[in-house]
Amino acid sequence: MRKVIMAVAALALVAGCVESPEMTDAEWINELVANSDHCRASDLDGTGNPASGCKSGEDIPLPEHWFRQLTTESSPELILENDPVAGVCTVTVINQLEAELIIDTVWDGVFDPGSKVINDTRYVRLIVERDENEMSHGGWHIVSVTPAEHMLTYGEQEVFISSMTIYKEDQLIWACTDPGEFYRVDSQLPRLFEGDLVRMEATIDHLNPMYDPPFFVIAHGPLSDHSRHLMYDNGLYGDKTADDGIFTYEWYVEYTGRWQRIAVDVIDGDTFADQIEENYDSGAWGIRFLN
Ligand SMILES: [Ca+2]
Ligand SMILES: [Ca+2]
Ligand SMILES: [Ca+2]
Repeated sequence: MRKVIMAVAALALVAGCVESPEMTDAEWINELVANSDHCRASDLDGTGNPASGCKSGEDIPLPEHWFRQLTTESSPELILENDPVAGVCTVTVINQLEAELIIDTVWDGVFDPGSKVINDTRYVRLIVERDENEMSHGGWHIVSVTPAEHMLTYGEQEVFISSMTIYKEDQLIWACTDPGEFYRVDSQLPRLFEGDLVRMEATIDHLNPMYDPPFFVIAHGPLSDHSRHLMYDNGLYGDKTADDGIFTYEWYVEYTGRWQRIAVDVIDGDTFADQIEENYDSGAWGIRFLN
């Protein structure tokens, strides 16, 4: 009997939690990830100011109203890439999102929207490590994260973010050209405080541009007035050079107490051309910020 008690106590020590000595490392990691703000699937929420209709000569105006409405979100699927026994593990977290794009393309002052089905997959990768001295989550904690990347689950995606850069008072504070890149959560995430003058820039790849404009670029996060804003490549509103392919949104940070995520989102021009056709096409990157 004494042997059994000692064995249980030893197990509890290894697991780092006396209440649940039976939990495996994989289960602890699952619990850690499920409760982490780094994995929240809220990057593309929000409504915004629809901004101006369109520039002269453009085929596609912005919709009068548009927003995304989440229908269902799967529980995250976790892929552990190396054996947690080593005390360090790379984790891919995959969320399937079903949503609708609510869109009203008729500028008549009446909200009479159609909807387009959204099937998105959201990928984020984490490096987790186990610290024998920590009690919570079996000692596991998140060391590094990648940005979350949204991809279409079905259908042909033609629009992709190719870079995302954040400046504070003209100083570069965060940059990404590959959504597979890891950032240490203690030192390499953007830090944004209310009142900071921040400029976010993004570049886009479109595989098959058909319209003018070929796509719309949208900032999400602790923006001003609304949590979603159009980004511009017109040399105005903080954009350094017109028509150089770098889209910009510059603002004084607000609302940092809400979802602490900042994202860039591109929507194909033809998705905004009507409110009926099932042709939702969009890509996005989002990252947690600290303050
Ligand atoms: Ca309308
Ligand atoms: Ca520009
Ligand atoms: Ca498309």
